[in-house]
Amino acid sequence: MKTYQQDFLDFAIGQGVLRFGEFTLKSGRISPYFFNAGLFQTGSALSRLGKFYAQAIVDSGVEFDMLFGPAYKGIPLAAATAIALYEHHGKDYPYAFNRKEAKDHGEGGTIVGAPLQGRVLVIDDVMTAGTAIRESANMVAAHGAKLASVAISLDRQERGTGEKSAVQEVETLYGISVISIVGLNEVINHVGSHLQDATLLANVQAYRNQYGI
Ligand code: OMP
Repeated sequence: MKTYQQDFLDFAIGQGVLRFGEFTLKSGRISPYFFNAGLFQTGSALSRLGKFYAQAIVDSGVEFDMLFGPAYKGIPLAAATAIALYEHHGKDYPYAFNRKEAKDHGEGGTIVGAPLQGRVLVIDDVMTAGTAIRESANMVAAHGAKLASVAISLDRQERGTGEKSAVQEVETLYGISVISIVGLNEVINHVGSHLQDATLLANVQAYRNQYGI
């Protein structure tokens, strides 16, 4: 595990974003852990979070022309990442986000910010079954733009429709590589080595055995 991944997990747990307990997911699965990116809720937290995304993106070497944050949770994530890419890596990318409801007056349309064009890097929070990301990919395609990659905080590394993980399915479907700051592997590693909670570790491992790849 890289140092920044370790730092990210400490940070997410410290902010109450990564929690352990019993949670029902969008998929209906009951999970012993949950990552709620909406709880990064101060200026300093958002600033730090943007730095983690920027670091993972720069490390990946992916080439792209702009950032896109899908409503709602992706909006502050894309904004924070755009700022961090500029302030810490000297890269000034355009960014955009969508409205959930189309506006029929004023500026109109569903996209706010830079025009959705070229190679688009989508910034999102978590991938479980890949449903949310398919919606973003459709939006990018509908504007004639190209999906360059997707950057997420957490890849839950759960099975998609077959034996592969949802992330692997998305990678194959769109011909991209998904960037994640951490995956379930790092969460398990962190629980075992840092939290040193044997019951929790057993619960998370049992969950991975049932739903993971
Ligand atoms: P998929 O659309 O199935 O990939 O699930 C991803 C979405 O589930 C995220 O965008 C969240 O809305 C939600 N989610 C979390 O935020 N954190 C988790 O740890 C798990 C989920 C989830 O419900 O699977």
